[in-house]
Amino acid sequence: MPDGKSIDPATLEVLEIAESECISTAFSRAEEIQPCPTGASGRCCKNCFMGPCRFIGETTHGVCGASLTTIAARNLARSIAAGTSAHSDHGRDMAFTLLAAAKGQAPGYEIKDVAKLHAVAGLMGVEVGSRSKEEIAIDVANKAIAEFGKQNDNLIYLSRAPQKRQEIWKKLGIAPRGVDREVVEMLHRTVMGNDQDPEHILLGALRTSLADGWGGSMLSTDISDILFGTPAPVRSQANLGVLKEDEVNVVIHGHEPTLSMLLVQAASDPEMIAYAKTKGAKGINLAGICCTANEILTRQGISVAGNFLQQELAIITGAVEAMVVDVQCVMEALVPLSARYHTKLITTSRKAKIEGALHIQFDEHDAVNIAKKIIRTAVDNYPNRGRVRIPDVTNQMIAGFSHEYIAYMQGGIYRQSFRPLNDAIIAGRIRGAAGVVGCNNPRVGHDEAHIGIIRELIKNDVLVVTTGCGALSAGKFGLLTPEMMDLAGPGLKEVCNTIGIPPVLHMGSCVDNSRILTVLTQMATEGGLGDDISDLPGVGIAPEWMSEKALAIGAYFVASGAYVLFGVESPFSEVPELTKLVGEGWEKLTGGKLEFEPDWLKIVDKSIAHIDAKRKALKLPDYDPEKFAKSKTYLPGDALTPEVYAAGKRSLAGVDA
Ligand code: SF4
Ligand code: MSK
Repeated sequence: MPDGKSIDPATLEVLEIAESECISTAFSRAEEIQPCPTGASGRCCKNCFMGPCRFIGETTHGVCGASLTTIAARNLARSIAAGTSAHSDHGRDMAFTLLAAAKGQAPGYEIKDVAKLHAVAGLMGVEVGSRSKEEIAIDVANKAIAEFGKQNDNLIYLSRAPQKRQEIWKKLGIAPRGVDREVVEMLHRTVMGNDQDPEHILLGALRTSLADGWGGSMLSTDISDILFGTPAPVRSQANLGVLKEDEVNVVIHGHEPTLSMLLVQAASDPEMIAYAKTKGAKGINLAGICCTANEILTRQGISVAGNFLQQELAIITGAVEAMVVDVQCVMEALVPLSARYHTKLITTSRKAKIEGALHIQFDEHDAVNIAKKIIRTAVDNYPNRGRVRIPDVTNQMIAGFSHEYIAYMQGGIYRQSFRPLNDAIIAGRIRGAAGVVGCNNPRVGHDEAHIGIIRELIKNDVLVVTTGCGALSAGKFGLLTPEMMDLAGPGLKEVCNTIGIPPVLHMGSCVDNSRILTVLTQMATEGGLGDDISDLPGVGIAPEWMSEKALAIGAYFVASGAYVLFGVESPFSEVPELTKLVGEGWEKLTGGKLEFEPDWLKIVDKSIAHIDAKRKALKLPDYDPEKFAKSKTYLPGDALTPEVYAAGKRSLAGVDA
């Protein structure tokens, strides 16, 4: 068994096949490729061609004279700008799809959530009155598109933040203007010979990240809800076992919901199912990977095949007729890998082609036909299947906790609010809240930190919300079911029992971290927990991050006042001055701070210490685990092993663990 690479039994099973058959995966390549120690610790600059300059030995400055702190700050700022661009360009495409749908130029799309459309229209100053939903949507889409190119005015959505937070941004001069302007300016400022004051560069990075969280990402989330419906709890399944031996398997991977939503329709089209039967399959089975998985899971309950590090493993099962990808987090390695099997790797975005893949270009104006063409291509490929080895591993989950639903579940239509949640925190039933989000990274044990941290936090009565690939980890390990409330501490368990929710709430994809910003704002403005996000007893954690998008997310949470902990290694571990600036420095300015901590147990300790310190500052009663009913012991010990996973699975099947 490949030791320490993952705690997920399905992953381990397929990795064993890969190892025995000499199939390269991200796991094996991560072992083969040792990171360059200079770059990995933040001591390399390649911003101009007098370099690259490596800050090793006696070297304290680059050829241009730049200091180590300057070059590391520039590298961080550039990553944040890249991450912001990715989320925001996704948001821009959603706005254009809304515009086309509202104009009747995108058959297959409709305005599903009119209440959300009206809410967004209100916020954007678009008249609702007696106008049709299409008229309103055209104005909303145009306003959204204009947010990207605003030159001087601030983003409209900043007004959603607590008043105190808005004033902090204003005082620091980091309230973002148009998304595009912030990204371009950050790239300009970090070109050789430009901004060379690390603190000033970092302020620019915070401003850029805010254009992501309170701009591109938030727009993306809202427009997706308008077009495809605001998520509400939905039951589904996760892990490679969702692939079916006797059906055409189409795995959708990437980030954007536009094509994937129509693939869901095309796959359930009776004509397509009948066509699949002519090829000897019993039906068509869709499954998701990464954040596309989250999009179609939270709105349509489509099963999840896995998270980021399982994209290759899905193909190695031999059961995938087509892997359909759009943008972000798609490995180029899928091309040579799919060539070993019968899998068709289909790229669909005009922004993301991969040499060797089959390209079927997506166009929202002809999406229904394109979706059918893709499904037909997959069906035609079914007879080419060879040996199939699908791990018999899945777990049940409930996903789809939008911030609207979280408010609704605390009081129904009449009395929805965040009062019960705030009261539970004030009383100490819930100690605090944590967002555990982000990617997987083969440099650390797959799923281990996500699951370890979540289990420890809920055991300590910390309510967890989760997004992205971390949410899929939680789903695979059964943590997204009410049955798992036995893992929670006594107070949190009481709250979960009363409301009927799991102790871990799945809130969506990476762009949906913006939903967490909204929840935090609602908690801060509800009363009793201060008046700003920085007052709340809460933390943000990205334990297995790998993407530049994660850095953008981390930075906008810090700029919004949150304490953010990243796992893996710090990308500037050998730049003490920068570590200080994003820690103590940012804390003085924003009330939030960014810290890197490779040991996940220490992340738990730091999170809980921070939550308790915030409780104290709010003069809340000390957290007392004995105060509420004792929860039953669930699993022996805390070891994270495949057996623990299996125990969780048995419990869900109704057998007392
Ligand atoms: Fe070297 Fe300065 Fe060029 Fe960076 S910008 S590569 S430190 S000369
Ligand atoms: S998909 S950005 S690996 S969470 Fe959003 Fe997962 Fe990270 Fe990609």
